[in-house]
Amino acid sequence: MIENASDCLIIIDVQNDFCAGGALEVPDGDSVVPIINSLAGIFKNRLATQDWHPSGHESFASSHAGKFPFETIPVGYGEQVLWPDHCVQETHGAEFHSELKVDDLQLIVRKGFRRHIDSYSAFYENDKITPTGLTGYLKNRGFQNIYLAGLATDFCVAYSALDARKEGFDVFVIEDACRAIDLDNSLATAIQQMDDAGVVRINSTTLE
Ligand code: VGL
Ligand code: ZN
Repeated sequence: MIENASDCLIIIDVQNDFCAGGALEVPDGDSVVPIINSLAGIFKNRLATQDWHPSGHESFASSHAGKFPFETIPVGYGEQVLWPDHCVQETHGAEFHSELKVDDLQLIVRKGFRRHIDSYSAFYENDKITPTGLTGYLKNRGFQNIYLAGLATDFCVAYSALDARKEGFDVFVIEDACRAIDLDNSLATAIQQMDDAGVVRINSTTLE
């Protein structure tokens, strides 16, 4: 059991819209649920993020006339992938997967609730300057080792891992507890960026 005061697990976006039948289904996304649930026996400190968009969010292709999901557009903070409408606040798609163990979550961080900015990372919105406040929470609680699991490896997990490194944490991505969207080589790119940043990729079977 990793009940060390300095270790925590952050479960990224295990929500219906990223799972089977969801609006932005991540291939094989559901299969992370039992693995993450089994980590409850290992990590005492478990937190989660929830993608939480208002309807009409600017990351939705439907908000841009003539645009389709998975096209990109330039926005103030760089390139933005346009997504199908997903994780709209208070909809079934935004709820956690019904089998995800949530009773022992110590904190749920919602992100992406500003209409004009998307937010992949648990730490900063995509403009890279608007904080979610999570850094302060983690530092205040004295965590140093951040373990990440969830959806999707190449977007919200990778962005969170890279930001966590920038904030000075030691970061471990539990690869078998994540699944990727993999758009235009985005998984390989994300893995390269995580490796370059010193993010450690591990397997849940090595934790005990
Ligand atoms: C995510 C795309 C859009 C994710 C969230 O959780 O990885 N990806 N919103
Ligand atoms: Zn989103």
